[in-house]
Amino acid sequence: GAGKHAWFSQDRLGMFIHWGLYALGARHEWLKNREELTDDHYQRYFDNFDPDLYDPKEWARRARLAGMKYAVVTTKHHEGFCLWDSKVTDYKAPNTPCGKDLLTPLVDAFRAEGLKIGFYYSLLDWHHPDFPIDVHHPLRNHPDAKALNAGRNIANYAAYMREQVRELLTGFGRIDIIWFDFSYPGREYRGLPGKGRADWESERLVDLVRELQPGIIVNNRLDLPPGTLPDVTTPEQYTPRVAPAIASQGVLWEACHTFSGSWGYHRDENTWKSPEQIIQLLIDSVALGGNLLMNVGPTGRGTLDGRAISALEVYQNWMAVNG
Ligand code: FUL
Repeated sequence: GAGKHAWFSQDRLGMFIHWGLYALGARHEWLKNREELTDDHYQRYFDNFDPDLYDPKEWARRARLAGMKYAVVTTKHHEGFCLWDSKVTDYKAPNTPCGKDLLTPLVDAFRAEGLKIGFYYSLLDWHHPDFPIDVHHPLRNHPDAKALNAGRNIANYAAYMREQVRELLTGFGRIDIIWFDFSYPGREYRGLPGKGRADWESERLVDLVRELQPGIIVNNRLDLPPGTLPDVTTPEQYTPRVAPAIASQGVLWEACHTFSGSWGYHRDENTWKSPEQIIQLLIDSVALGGNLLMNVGPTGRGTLDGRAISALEVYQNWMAVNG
């Protein structure tokens, strides 16, 4: 309910951070899916992941200056790569050339600037061997997709997710938001299924989250049973023109948007929003009682792209007068 989470309605603007191996590909965080890349091919990004210019203090400083009060970071995106030193996988930053946990310094840096911290955690996992090949999987068109699915057991993957969520919610202090992404029940594609709450064991997952972090905000992408209200609903790449109906039942809402056309770093993408659009998104969200989570996709070297910095400075300059 809104009472327990009153801070969220005060701290209207947050920074979304999409950062993983896909930053090295520099052409959208879904590249493994879009280009139907195999694990073998994708391994090049893991083998070369070495963000030598990573400075989360600088990201946090820029977020604070932009008037942002919280950050939500992709601890693991759909590719399955983990920014922290997870004990249940080898597919993590400490095993790349960079050789270390990248999440702890980020959490520390944002807290030091006075921001709250949220963890994005992908329900999809295009690396885990028990994650069945489905409508969104990079191998969906593989001639042997059905045969390759034979030994995969989603229950093992659901247990893996619970272990990882336990690590994330016990190893980094108080976490303010958990942002699961995403369910797609009932869709069929070439005989391959979608996934919903039965696959993620969503209710069990949420019970675990609430046990470990009673004060946390949980988002709405878990396909929870009808009638179960999420803490926050998350319209993506659009800002409602009227407050979502669910808001009248005490559900918070947060629109998330990109400054350009991609969440992960996309070097050659050229649809960066104008200063007017960037400001309008904030005004529209707040005027309708919602939050705005604006995304940056840092580069493979760990820097913010100059265009992202300019966009953040739009908020910074506006806040200096109106904040
Ligand atoms: C989507 C994801 O598939 C995108 O890559 C991104 O993370 C966005 C915020 O949510 O559902």
